[in-house]
Order: sequence, then C-alpha cells, then structure tokens
Amino acid sequence: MPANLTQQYLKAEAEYRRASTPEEELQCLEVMLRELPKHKGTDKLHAELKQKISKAKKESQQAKAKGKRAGGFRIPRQGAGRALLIGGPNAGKSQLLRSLTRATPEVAPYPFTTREPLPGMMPWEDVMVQLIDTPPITADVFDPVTQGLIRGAELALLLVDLGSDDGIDQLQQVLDALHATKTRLAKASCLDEEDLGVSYTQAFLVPNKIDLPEAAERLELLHEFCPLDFPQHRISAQHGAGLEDLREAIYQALDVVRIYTKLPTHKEPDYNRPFTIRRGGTLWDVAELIHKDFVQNLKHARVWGSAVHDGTTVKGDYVLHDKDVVELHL
Ligand SMILES: Nc1nc2c(ncn2[C@@H]2O[C@H](COP(=O)(O)OP(=O)(O)OP(=O)(O)O)[C@@H](O)[C@H]2O)c(=O)[nH]1
Ligand SMILES: [Mg+2]
Repeated sequence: MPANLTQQYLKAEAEYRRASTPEEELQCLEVMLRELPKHKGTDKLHAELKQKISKAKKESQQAKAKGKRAGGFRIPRQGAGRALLIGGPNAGKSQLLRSLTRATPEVAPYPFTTREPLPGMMPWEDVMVQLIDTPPITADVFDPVTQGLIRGAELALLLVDLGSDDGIDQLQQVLDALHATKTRLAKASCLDEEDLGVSYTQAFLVPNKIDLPEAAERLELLHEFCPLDFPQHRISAQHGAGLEDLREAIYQALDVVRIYTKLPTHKEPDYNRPFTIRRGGTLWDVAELIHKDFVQNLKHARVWGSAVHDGTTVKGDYVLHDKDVVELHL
C-alpha cells in the first residue's frame, strides 16, 4: 500500500471489505478515490479505483432495476469487531465458540456437523466481540457464504486438528481452497494493491486439542510441512488451555479503542457501554456512532483521558485514546 493514506481512506477501505451490496461498495470506493493522495506512486491504484467505481455503478443500477435485495445470508454486525472460526472438519470450531461465548452450536465427533454459520458474543473486559462458527472447508467444499464472511471479518482463526493425523492435510486443503479464490489470509488485513478484488484477512493459526498425547509431535510436523507466518495460539478448546490468552489476542487484533460518553448534566460517565472505534479514530467517529446527525452538529467536546488535562475542550478531529471519556456539545 502507498504511504500517507489518510484515516478516512483506511476507514473506507475497511468498510469496503465488509460491504455486502454494490451501493455500499460504491460509497466506500468514492471515499477512497477522494482520499487517495495523488502522486506517481498512486497512479495505478487511482486507475484501479476508477475502474472499480464504474463496475460498482453498473452493478448497483442492475440490482436496482431487478429490485433485488443483495446478500441472501446476513449476520448483523455486533460488538467491537468480528472474528471468524474456520478450518477443516472436526478441528473444534464449534467447541471453541461454545467455550468462548454463550452460543450452543452442536459439537460432535464426526465431520460436517456444522452446516450454517452461527454467531456468538465473546466478552473481553467491558466489551464484546462477535465470533462466528462456520461449516468446514475442504478441497471439495468451500461455501461462498463462508468466503464472504472471511472477507468482511477483522480476523480469521484458522483451527487445526491436532487430534488426528489428517490435521495437517486438512489445513493445507483449507489454504488451497482459499488461495483459489480472491479471499486470502495474511498477517494483516488489506486489499491487494495490484488487484483490489483480492482481499487479505488478518489470521491466527490456532492448533487445537493440545490436551491429547500426540498433539506435540503433530504440531512439530505442522511447523515443518506447513510453515505459516501468522501469529500462533495453541489451545484446548474443550479443556480451556490457552483460551484466556486467545481471548485477549482476539480483542487486541481488532485494534480498536474504547470510549466512554458522559452527558453534560451528569457527573459520571456511562461506564456500562463503551463505544469502540478503530485506533487513530477521532471524536467525529464516536459522534457518528451515536447518531449520524451528531457529526455535522458537533461544536466541540470535553475530554478526560491519558493524553489531556481533565475536561480539555477539543474539536471533532481530536484523535481519541483507549478509555477516554468524552462529553459532546452540539
Ligand atoms: N480432546 C479434545 N477434543 C476436542 C477439543 N475440541 C473439540 N474436540 C472434539 O473434536 C470433535 C469435533 O469438534 P467440533 O467442535 O464439532 O468440530 P468442528 O470443527 O466444529 O467440526 P465441523 O462442524 O464438522 O466442521 C468433537 O468430538 C469434540 O468433542 C479439544 O480441545 N480437545
Ligand atoms: Mg462445527
């Protein structure tokens, strides 16, 4: 990616990856084009964005003409971000969702138990993160719904079954299936600069069932035959080993900060429900989450936090820090 991309560009890019209709795509692409710095290094990206915009315009008109509602299967976004549980059959995806959330997907010793994506909310300190369990991916089956979900997620947890000699082969099948599409995994989420259609989702490698006796040997083989540079979190989804570290790592990977709001008439902020915005985000981002009119009407705000004196008055472009308290004045 070229240097000097603005916060607005990065925000629009993240939203573009999550877009599920041509109209949503179009809105994001237009912001990206507007925000793209113009110099030699961005010529290609500039041309590519224009191409994508004209394609999205056509698709959006076609969709309108057909009166079609896009996106058959939709799970509403909730919480500070979305992490997807993916992997081969029996890797323990459903068990992990059960262990980290209150959702109750079916867990069974035979493959292909899960047929449809299922969400659950994972608590971390005072925020919630949406986790989604998915059907297994193999060389023969890769559901387009799962593919779309991976693309729009902030993080993918790639589970590996250390309870079976087939675990490594199954992992390789998942990677191959992904590689054959325009949805890939990487150390950080981004769009491919050469081809904006190719989207990378940040991933963790999650070898599961480390409670089993042969797990350590299989893990060594995995590192030898299938080296991956994603951060690794070894767990036992069933017995709990590694789960608290994983929970924290999932939250940290979202790269968000928590903001508490306070009414001018109240002494204390509302500590029950923080808003979360991406790190580097501003007061305007919080205002937008509360109400879309707030962005335009915001006059100033007072901030209590780590980087300012208590109650300092700031403008909408103020970059917020984790656990800042803000009092918006309209
Ligand atoms: N020993 C051990 N067994 C586990 C662990 N996690 C899951 N299992 C078992 O592995 C089997 C498969 O678990 P599931 O959670 O259903 O696996 P899945 O990835 O959702 O499987 P599909 O839905 O078929 O893709 C079940 O018998 C679980 O009890 C673990 O940490 N340790
Ligand atoms: Mg399952």
